[in-house]
Amino acid sequence: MKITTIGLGYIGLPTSVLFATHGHQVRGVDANPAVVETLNKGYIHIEEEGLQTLYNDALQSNSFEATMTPGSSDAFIIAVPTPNNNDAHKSCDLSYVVAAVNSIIPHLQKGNLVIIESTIGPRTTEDTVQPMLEAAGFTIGEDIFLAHCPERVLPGNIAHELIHNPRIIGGVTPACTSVAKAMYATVVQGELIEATASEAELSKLMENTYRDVNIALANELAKIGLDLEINALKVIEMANRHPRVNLHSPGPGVGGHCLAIDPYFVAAASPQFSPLIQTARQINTSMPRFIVDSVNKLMASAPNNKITVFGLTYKGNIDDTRESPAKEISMMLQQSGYQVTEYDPHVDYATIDIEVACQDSSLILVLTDHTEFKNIAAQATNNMKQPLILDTKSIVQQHEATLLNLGNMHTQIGKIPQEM
Ligand code: SAJ
Repeated sequence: MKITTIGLGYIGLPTSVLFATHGHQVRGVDANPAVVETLNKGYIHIEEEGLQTLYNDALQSNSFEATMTPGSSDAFIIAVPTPNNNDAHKSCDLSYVVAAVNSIIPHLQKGNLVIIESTIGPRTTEDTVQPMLEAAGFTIGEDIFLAHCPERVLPGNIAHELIHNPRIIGGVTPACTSVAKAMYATVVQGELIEATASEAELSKLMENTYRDVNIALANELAKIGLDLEINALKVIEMANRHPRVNLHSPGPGVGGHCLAIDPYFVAAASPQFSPLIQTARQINTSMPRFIVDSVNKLMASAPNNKITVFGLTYKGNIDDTRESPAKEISMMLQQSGYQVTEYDPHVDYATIDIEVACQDSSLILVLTDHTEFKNIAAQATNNMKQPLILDTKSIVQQHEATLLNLGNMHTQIGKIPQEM
């Protein structure tokens, strides 16, 4: 098949490469000339395990080209960003999706398949995209096939998960579902689950909302533990020994481009009926403030005001700092007047020597669960002003310093400050 992908980012590029290495001819379109240029020079522009090798294969078989404009094709896959709008409920900003649909309309022919892979608010395919295609003169399900097929991959493992994860195929009509299913069947080995477009949209959003709400519960428990002077981490560990309980882990907040964004799309679409989702978002976005307030109490008796922040990415073992609570906390501490040194072996500008980073520091504040942080060597803590670690991700195992975490920090700072 001839396939055109609009948007060559974290999802669009791996998806294009996947189809290109499974016998299809792929034209990848991106609005950013630097991206197109890099790809045409033979390099991928994102960090993703195994993707460069697959990309080399695609180039060698001449099955992929990057351009800035779409052309005629059998199928079009739209994988452009969908940020939050700056409105009361942070609804889904569809401007890139709408622009992408408009860009393919002049090239659409009878029999073509249009797939929306971008994460979108519930009902978007039927209420926004379908009318655009109908206005261009097409009958959906007869001469154009339209479906929402959300990706469900974990950054860092995309190349594997795109092939092996189950995939939801949400067609606007049953005919749309079968045409889309036939295309994905050429690459996906996981189950292809048939659904309507709206069901597919809401399922994708609720997968991430489920996780966000559960993390909020864990974060709330951490605050309750501090208030009641009970070790919440020990409580979670024991509660999870119950065969049907899976409490998540508290932390400095929820980051990334999925969990911190998708729940708003659901809440904005049905604000009256989503109080739980909205409260969960509030709890998770309150965590950076909670950590800073706790640090303030810890630092009240410190010998100096130097803090070393360990980890800036939104989660461990990746280089992605989008929506990262760690970065937010580091910024808040700097604004409060602390002398903050940032240390992160995965982030270019913070890969300084660990001993230099900790020299004369009064606190190591661990904000990301990178594997490197499991073991904090004595050489790092020896020259601190006071050897104290606050580990908000419970990752540190070996150390020669006083170690506090979200379960036991009440032993040093007492009860939660009144204003929290
Ligand atoms: N976090 C906690 N406590 C926990 C688990 C996670 O505080 O118990 C935090 C992490 O530190 C991080 C954030 O949550 O800041 C999100 O991390 P994550 O690993 O849960 O999720 P993402 O955003 O990297 O990827 C998610 C995945 N969704 C689910 O697991 C339901 C992935 O499968 C999706 O494809 C992706 O969102 C997406 O694109 O939607």
